[in-house]
Amino acid sequence: MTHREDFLLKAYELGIIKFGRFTLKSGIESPFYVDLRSLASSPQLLKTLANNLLELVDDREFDLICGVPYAALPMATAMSLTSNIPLIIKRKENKGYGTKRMVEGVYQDGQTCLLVEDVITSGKSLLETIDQVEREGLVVHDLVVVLDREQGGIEKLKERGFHIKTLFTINEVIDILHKFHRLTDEKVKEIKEFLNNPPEVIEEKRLPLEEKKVQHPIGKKLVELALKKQSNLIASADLITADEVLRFANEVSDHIVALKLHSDIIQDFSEDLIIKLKALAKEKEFLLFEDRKFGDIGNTQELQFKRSIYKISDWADLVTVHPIGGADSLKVFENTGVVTIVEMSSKGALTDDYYFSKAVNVSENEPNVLGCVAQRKVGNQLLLFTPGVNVSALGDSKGQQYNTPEIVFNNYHTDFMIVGRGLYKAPDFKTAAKEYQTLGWIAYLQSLNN
Ligand code: S5P
Repeated sequence: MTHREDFLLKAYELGIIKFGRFTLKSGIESPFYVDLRSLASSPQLLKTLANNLLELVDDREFDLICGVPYAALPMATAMSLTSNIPLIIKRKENKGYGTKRMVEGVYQDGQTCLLVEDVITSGKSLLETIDQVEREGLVVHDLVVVLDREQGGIEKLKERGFHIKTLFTINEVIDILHKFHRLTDEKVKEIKEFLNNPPEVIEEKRLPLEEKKVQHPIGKKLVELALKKQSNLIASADLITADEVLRFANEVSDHIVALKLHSDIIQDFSEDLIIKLKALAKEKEFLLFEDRKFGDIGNTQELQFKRSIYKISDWADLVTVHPIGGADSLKVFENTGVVTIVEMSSKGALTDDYYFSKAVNVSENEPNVLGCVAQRKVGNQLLLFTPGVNVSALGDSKGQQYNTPEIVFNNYHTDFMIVGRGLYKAPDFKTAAKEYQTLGWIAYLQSLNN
């Protein structure tokens, strides 16, 4: 018996793989179920496993080892103890409260990190994990995984340029258990059939704009404009004089579906500016979007919306609102379309998974909310707006984090991208707007086929 076989049989005794009928997270029925958490119950096996995993990457260099809870956490800890490479911990999703960071421990921007995972299936969740770890400023090149369920995950990660090693494939596990009479011929046949023709996971597909379930008239209008102008670009005119805002609006007007303002940063804001913007918006067909980010009780928000010197209710087609005040606080915006901020783009934002899921829920149930601002998928009931888009920068010194149009449309299934400095810091507003329009629309069309 080889060392590998010996290890696997002992792990099998601990219950890492069970046979029967199991419904997986994806809804698929599987004839086996893998759960490597029990490996931690045998310190000897865990040590052997840690050594085996380290051997897979002994030609590689990295500053940190990152364990992904729960199963890989003791493994990564054991690897860290053996190798003296410091450990960091990736938080589990849906955790919610308390910390601002997705990765816990001591680390610095730019450090390289080996990611340890228990099982890889399609690779999708591993890619999401990598994305979250990299958002904390870490660099991932290397991954080790204990078990490959052989459903395309390895290929997907290799294609993206990752150096990924696995200890066992599921076929190998089945073969070893068969060889040592832990599985009958019949059971092996059934499992192999399942492995050779894995049932397809039906994911909620990204719907094209025209099929989104938008009821709000302003939402419908926005979709209509997007299709007509072939643009999903919202320009953020974060400029501080009325002249600059007007010049910018004029130049980008052919290429956008909405112009987003922060009225309170315009030093000489006046009714005259609004009259001119409204006329331009009508002529060039775009909406006016006030990024006020209301965040108070309903009564105060109503006063801010209707009675402030900006008279937002008189002209804004859309406004942003933090749903932090609860569902009723969102009811005061009358016919203006509400876009809730359910997640922010800046580093360390407090809009964690717990907040996000509650905020989406409130948004979905409020008829005057037509969409939300976030950096991830929200489903087909809401229009998704994603800021933090820039093709020539990764972020700024004040916490902003940027993605490319490809990422936001393909990975987050966003419907509209919001671009500020990518446009108004460009030497030529019109050319930049045209470029972003093209990039955004191509990325959107591509995302429909993915
Ligand atoms: O999470 C958010 C939400 C918003 S609305 N992150 C953001 O950056 N925004 C806004 O989008 C922000 O207030 C700014 O007006 C714009 C992004 O500007 P940029 O210059 O970083 O592209």
